[in-house]
Amino acid sequence: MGAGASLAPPSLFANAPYEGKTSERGEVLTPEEIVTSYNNFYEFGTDKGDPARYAHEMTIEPWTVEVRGKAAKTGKFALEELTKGLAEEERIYRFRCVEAWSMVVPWTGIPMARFLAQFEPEGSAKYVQFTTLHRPSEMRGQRALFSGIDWPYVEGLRLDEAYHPLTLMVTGVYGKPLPNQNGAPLRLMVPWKYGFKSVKSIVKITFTERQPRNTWNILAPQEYGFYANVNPEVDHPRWSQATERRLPSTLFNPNRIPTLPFNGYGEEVAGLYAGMDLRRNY
Ligand SMILES: Nc1nc2c(c(=O)[nH]1)N[C@H]1C(S)=C(S)[C@@H](COP(=O)(O)O)O[C@H]1N2
Ligand SMILES: [Mo]
Repeated sequence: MGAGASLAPPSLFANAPYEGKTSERGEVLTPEEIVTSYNNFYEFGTDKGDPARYAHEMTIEPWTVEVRGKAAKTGKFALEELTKGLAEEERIYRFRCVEAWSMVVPWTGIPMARFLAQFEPEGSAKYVQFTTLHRPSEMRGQRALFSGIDWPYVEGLRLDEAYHPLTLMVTGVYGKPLPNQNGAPLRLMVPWKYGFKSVKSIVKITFTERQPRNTWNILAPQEYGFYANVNPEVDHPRWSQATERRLPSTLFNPNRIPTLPFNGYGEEVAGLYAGMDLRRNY
């Protein structure tokens, strides 16, 4: 299969049950060691290694999720209450960061449609916003003087995007509970969108009538939109989005592959955007 198929030395597959597993396109999984050590989680710093180094400082037990807005069942819920009785599934997804690197990752989680349905959103709810934990005492990036980000990190989806069968509320990776650096204990995964949509360590869910703000759009609206669908034809103002570096990627073997519209999930999701100008709604 693809150029990346033989690049991961077998020795990197410490997690034996996953050795030789592939995506539905036959792509080799990105080794667990890379998935859990090459991260973006600015609450712990901006270097790729900072989250793995510092995210253990975050307490994830107990974990409470507050639900607000246009839904019948709002309030504060213990995480266990929200996941109880909802079956988890494993999904091997391509994961494409707006910075033009990508991975193939086995996530475990609850289909978002089922997770959100328990709150009985009202007909007037058109969007859903997700908010990350704000706890500077445990998140050193939130204590940084020049982070630029107005914490907490927020993201949002149109409700029909959230209810799409590919959208997952992730609780684990590589068959284990999520490590803190990957957004424990609860994070979003929307495989046809750039990685920044997949907000980590969620403590609040708000059903809204109007399009909610999202952190990277607030920070640089010319560069990052609300939709953020993977699109090789719409370049980032500072770099091309036509290709991506599939990790593991090195100087001598960059493993650069073409980027696919909707990250390869177009057949499933293009219909969500029928009639929309995706150059304007980037
Ligand atoms: N709260 C929060 N969520 C976040 C981020 C962040 O900095 N803070 N980074 C985003 C970006 S840019 C990416 S690419 C992914 C990275 O997820 P991973 O580290 O599990 O690969 O998380 C996203 N979710
Ligand atoms: Mo990203």
